[in-house]
Amino acid sequence: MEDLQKLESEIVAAITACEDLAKLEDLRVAEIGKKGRVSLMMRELGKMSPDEKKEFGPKFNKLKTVLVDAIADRKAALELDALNARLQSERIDITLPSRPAPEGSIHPITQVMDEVTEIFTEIGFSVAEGPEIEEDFYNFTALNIPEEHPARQMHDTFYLPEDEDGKRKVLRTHTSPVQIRTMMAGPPPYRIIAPGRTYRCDSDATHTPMFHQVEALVIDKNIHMGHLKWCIEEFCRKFFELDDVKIRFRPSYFPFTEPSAEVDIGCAFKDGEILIGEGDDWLEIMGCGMVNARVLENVNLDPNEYQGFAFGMGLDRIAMLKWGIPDLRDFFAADLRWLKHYGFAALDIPSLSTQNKTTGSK
Ligand code: 2NL
Repeated sequence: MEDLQKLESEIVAAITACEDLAKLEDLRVAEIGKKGRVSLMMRELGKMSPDEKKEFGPKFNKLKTVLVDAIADRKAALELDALNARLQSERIDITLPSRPAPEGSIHPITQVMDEVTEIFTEIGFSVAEGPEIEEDFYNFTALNIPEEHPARQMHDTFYLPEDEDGKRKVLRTHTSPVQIRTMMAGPPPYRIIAPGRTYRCDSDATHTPMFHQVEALVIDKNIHMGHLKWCIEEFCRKFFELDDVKIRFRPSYFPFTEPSAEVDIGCAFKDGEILIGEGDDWLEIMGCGMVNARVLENVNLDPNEYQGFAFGMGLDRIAMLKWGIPDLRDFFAADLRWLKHYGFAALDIPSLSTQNKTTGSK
């Protein structure tokens, strides 16, 4: 009997000393598993006399219960240790962003193009596109820009070398040729905008040889300047996010429109900054007018039947205005710090007309 007591202490000590779950399982199998030491000893009970059975039966049962409990306790303790160790080593900082921070950003020009497109498509315009390498006819002649017009001269236009037919193509100096092509391709009415890259041989603080423009064209029966005025006002309200926007139409001249006007927006020049929508100063934002009858004739439309308006603006310029970007040349410097500062999050929704108003990533 003393042996049984001793055996219990021995095995319990071994269980308590056990440092890992695999070894504890080995110990369990070796002692109380089907063929374990204690189990085999209990089998010996069968050979005993009834008196011996009466004496040893409960003792063996008690031994087995003690061992089962000791193993269960030790197992729970080891599992808890293992869990704590894992919690320590796999500790996570739940205040970190859920995904790696995005590295790329949407260029302000792309953002402004998306916003302008959204505003005009919402009021019924379609987007038209055309080639950046353009024929003289579409870029100039059809637009009533005569041979001797200053805009045609070498210092303004990038001319390509003569092709096989002796013709010199140009890098389009505005996106108007897209509208000429649209009008020549099918019948009116037209309600289109043409955003895209344009080129002029000019480079200083306010001009880059490549820049961006959006032009709009509406041609139908009975279109008048009132339509033009509403369209531009509506665009300015949406784009600059102002309910009440001050607009001024100043008489001007373009060969492709008659009458022509330049559009100024009310603003304040304050501490070297431009505030749109307040103050008594004016800033030019676009040119516009009623499409010149000669342009309509050039695309085989009868000016007595069809009339319309057109306007054009520099996207680079309105991007600078909207977000207070000081230097035009930085737009194309590919400076990652600048892009990070002025760029927009890729998943921003460009719409100004929905609840998800666009905000910069700044
Ligand atoms: C400006 C001025 C303007 C147009 C562009 C246009 C196009 C066709 C016919 C007539 Cl097909 N006009 N475009 C009209 C007026 C002004 O742009 O200052 N842009 C930056």
